[in-house]
Amino acid sequence: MVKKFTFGKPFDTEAVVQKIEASKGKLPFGSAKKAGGALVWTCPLFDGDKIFGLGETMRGIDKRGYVFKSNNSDQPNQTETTQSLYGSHNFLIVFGKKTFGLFVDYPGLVEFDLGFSKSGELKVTTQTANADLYFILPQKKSGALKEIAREFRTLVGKSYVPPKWAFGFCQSRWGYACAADIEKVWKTYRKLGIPLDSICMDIDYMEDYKDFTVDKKKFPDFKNFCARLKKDGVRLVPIIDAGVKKQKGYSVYEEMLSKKLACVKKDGSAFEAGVWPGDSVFADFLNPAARDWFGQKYKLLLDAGIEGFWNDMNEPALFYTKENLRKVFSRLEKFKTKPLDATGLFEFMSIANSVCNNADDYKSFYHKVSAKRAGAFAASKPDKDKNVLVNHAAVHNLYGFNMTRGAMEAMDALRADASQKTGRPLLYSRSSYIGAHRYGGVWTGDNHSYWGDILLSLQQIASLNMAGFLYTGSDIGGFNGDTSRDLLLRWTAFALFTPLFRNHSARGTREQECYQFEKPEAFKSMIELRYSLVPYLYSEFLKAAQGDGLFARPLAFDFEGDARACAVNDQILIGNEIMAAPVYVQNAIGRHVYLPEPMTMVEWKGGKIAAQKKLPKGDYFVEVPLESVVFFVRNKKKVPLARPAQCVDKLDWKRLSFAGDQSAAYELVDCD
Ligand code: MIG
Repeated sequence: MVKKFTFGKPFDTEAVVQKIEASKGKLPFGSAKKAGGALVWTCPLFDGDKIFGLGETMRGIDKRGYVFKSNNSDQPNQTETTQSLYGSHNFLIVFGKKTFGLFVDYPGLVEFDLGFSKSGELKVTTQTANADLYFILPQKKSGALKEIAREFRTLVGKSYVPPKWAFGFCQSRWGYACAADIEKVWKTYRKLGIPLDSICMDIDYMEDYKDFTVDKKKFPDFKNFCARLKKDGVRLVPIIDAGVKKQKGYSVYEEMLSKKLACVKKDGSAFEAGVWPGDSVFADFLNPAARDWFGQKYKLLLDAGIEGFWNDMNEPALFYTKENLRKVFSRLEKFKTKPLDATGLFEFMSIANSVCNNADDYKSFYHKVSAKRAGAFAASKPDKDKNVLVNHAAVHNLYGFNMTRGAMEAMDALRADASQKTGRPLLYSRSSYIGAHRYGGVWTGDNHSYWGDILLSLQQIASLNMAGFLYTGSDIGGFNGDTSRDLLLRWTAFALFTPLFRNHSARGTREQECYQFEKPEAFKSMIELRYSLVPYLYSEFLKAAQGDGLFARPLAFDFEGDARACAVNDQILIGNEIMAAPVYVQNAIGRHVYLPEPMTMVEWKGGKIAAQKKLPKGDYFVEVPLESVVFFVRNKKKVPLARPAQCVDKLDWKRLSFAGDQSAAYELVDCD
């Protein structure tokens, strides 16, 4: 059961699709008060209570004990003390003495103090006292976690389902500079027989980093190039950045201004900030007309044969504004004459660092929304069309959500037109808010080639599923820093269970395509396992999406009564049949695994199942050679395996073998 409580006059974030009447009277859990303009909700935490949720955040699956801030950030420093990442997913589940779900529907800054200041207190603070709180009360004693997660998803709407090919392997890198670079990736994978379904195109493909352009010098015949790759089962997936280059004669820029669809400054002029293309303007994605207009632009690439996109820089990231740069230079002025002692040096650096993603810059521009939607967030009187301006900072966390929404809604509309013969497109975004899960997936942004980031990705994927984002994955091998062969192998061995299966790295780092390393056949074997599992993974994904379930989830969701299982932070259930327990420690020969029920341990090696062993419930040290994948099939269940193929389109879904309990039944769900 869901109970809604409304405080003040909230902004309608459009995260919720099921309209429910607000309750009056006492909150079912905790209490709320206003303090200094903010809304503060607190509730006691008891010994043993756990807190799940909060989507894309740092640290464990059980988040209790730390503090997080919903404030979408371009944050490449993903360390354990980082409190804000690219998305804001204000949904959590308290599990313990009292078990319930809480969704804090608020478009701006929210702080979640999960027993950080006081171990026995959960405290949520929204920046202003205008918010909707949704409490989800489980009706049944057992299965409460799944029930809460499902109720929540009924509230916020069905999750996005990508096309099947999006479950294939994707090779990406920031720095593929031209068609020849991409052709090399394609041909080398095919030559080695390593399956591949897509190659991402990073900002390098554009002309001067201009959205919806393809540099003709780098791609002389782009349409034909797309067609050649597609014929061989490889799709190109271009990036779209939020910022649009300010340049006379560039139609996207000129239209945005002439149609008045840009975010504006207080004086009504278009807000400008520097990003990759230099000075840029930003579509007002909170204005439905702007959202739709920008979404229509994807057609320019769809027409060339593109079927998938990734939306980047949509927190939005702001490298600089002219106004702030001026302030920064004037603050630095004094250092020209003053000798730089240590204190001065650090002050100098901190001033210089305030150029990027500056809080004042986010306060300096506005969106146009209907007065009704804006509630107490209106920053101007209604105009003749009953629209008001809303300050960006107050609704900051909705920007990426609405960029993604605009793209998918426009592409859906295009497909509804019978003359368009494209399939469902792939779309995933860096920035998001709950609600965006209806329109696309997310990737977890700029991680590092750190061993700990394998574990981090497992934990983020579990939490993102609770927020409705089922199509997720991390940059395999790590985005920042130089990867190593062993790290990439271990990462691949885990990521092959995650929907988005993409190797991506930053410009200037060591090249990390599978063939850059010794014995690429070790990677081939793992990627072949992925392809064998695609029918299973897709089928389980569909079941979760259609039934408002979780594709990937912590053990606690299926073994609520087992305290040991509930405390596991480094194993994950994938669909209803598989448990993954990745190795994420350098030079480890294996790892400890807890089996909450009897399971079949499966070892995949050299492109096939090398061993299967039934194990009783209990604790194990499981040896996992570097070139093997070990996973577990749950009690009285079996997992279908197809014969690997070079791309998803070539998989035979009918000729299946099974791992696990051969006498069990498996229901394979398929769609177009
Ligand atoms: O400022 O497009 O997260 O995946 O390769 C960096 C270049 C911009 C950030 C994305 C990353 C992408 C990179 N982008």
